[in-house]
Amino acid sequence: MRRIRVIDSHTGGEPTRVVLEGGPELGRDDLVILRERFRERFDDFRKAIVCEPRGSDVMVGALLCPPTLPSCVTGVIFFNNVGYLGMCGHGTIGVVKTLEYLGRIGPGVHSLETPVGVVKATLHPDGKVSIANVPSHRLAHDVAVSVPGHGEVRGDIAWGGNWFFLSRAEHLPLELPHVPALTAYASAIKHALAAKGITGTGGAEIDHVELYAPSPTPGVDARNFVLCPGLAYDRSPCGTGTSAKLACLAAESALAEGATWVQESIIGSRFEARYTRYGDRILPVITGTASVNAEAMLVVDSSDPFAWGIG
Ligand code: PYC
Repeated sequence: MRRIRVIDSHTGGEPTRVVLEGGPELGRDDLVILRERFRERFDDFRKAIVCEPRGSDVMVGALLCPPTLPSCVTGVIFFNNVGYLGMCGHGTIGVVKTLEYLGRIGPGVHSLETPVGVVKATLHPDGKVSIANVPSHRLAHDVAVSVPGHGEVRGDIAWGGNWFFLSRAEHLPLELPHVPALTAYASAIKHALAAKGITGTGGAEIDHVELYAPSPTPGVDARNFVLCPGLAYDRSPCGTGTSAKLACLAAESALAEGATWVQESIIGSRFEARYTRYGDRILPVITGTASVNAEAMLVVDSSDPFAWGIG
């Protein structure tokens, strides 16, 4: 019998499950090495924590690890129903609010070490969290891909801590009743990109597809639908996806440095975002909040055939 202590939160509807105790013992090392160790030796933990029957396709896990940099409050490795993430914006907000809930941090600036770099988070006195994400950039503009059943689809490729293909939602309204059709469309785009060898830098898989459209809500700049690697859609406006969006806006001079961009998810939750220039990249800052909604002890009982998750 194994027990894993977790705290759940949601950021604009998107859940984060922070592992506090009983997770895999990865030792102390660079976060990239620890993530590989997690993947190679302890993948059953990932499934036990986020996959059914305890979790769901939409759950993102966050394993807290000792940071290598003394300036960081923690290291963190994010994972989901199919694997491991570079960075996770909504998850970082969830981790910060969880650490606040535990009394480990208060308002102020806190650095977190992730496999793709250090992320600085500001916990504001009003409970909001701003994350200064990793440098982001647009890699390619107006890329055409032929998508079986949908014809030619065009979009931009950008990095915001994960790789994104961002495309205007031409025919499908970004509204909840259309989620099944949006999921099918975005996943067809994702497969077509892979089939055509269209990748991020160094052949990295483009594992997130972001469809965007103007928002019907006054004061909101855009609405999005983000398909995550495990084919669940992001209930939040997606922190790394909003960073990738800012990189595209900055590349087109469509948003001034320091100006606020309000990004809405398909369920209507919002992030505020802005950027500063950093050479040929941008430094995005994403602001949102999260609410803790469960403290739990997961029980992994070896007599349960699905104790280590389904999938
Ligand atoms: O907020 O960056 C994000 C994110 C990535 C996948 C799910 N959420």
